[in-house]
Amino acid sequence: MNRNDLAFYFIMGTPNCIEEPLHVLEDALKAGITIFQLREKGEGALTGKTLEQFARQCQVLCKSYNVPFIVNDDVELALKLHADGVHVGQEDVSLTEIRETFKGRIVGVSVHTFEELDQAVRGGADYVGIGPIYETQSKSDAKAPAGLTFLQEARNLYRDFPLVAIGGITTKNAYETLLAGADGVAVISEICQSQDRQETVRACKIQMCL
Ligand code: 3NM
Repeated sequence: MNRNDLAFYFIMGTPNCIEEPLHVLEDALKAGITIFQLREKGEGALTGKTLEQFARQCQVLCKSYNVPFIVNDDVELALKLHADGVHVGQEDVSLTEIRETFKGRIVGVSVHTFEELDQAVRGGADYVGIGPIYETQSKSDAKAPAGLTFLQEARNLYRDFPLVAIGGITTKNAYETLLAGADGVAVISEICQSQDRQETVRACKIQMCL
């Protein structure tokens, strides 16, 4: 994958949005996100055909802005849509299997410990998400915030492996995660809950010198 694509990673599902989700995504794309992950989770999450239809609409939008389209967890949906990649957690299907299935496409893994990080790197992940850095309201089973320490240690151990900071990232703290060693930031609520999404994305990008 192109590592620079990780610079500004927007993650969204319909339950995260306070306005029409496709408008939310298009605003984020217009303002310059570099990769998008559809993460349809939580109360009221779409399923089945409705989810597939929504996912296709997101994919079309991403394509029109030349931004990679990643599907969270739902390996079958990612395959059916020929998504650019898939992002999985620790509870999902085995990484070896996923790596084989998604040859030549992007595979991301969420990690929270050194052991998980090591397994993801050895298992052929293209990048890992490290979090939660700060307090987050967007993941019901989120671990305790780790601050920047785990990220910094991960960077020291893996000098050249793509790392994305996630969890409670805002326009105010995005830059410090880059200083701590992240290749980019992954953001849900700062954009989804914003009253001016394009401005929020631009402010984040300016802070990160993108
Ligand atoms: N994964 P927000 S934290 C999806 O720690 C997700 O692996 C996390 O949302 C992890 O930007 C998180 O609103 C939620 O804090 C990020």
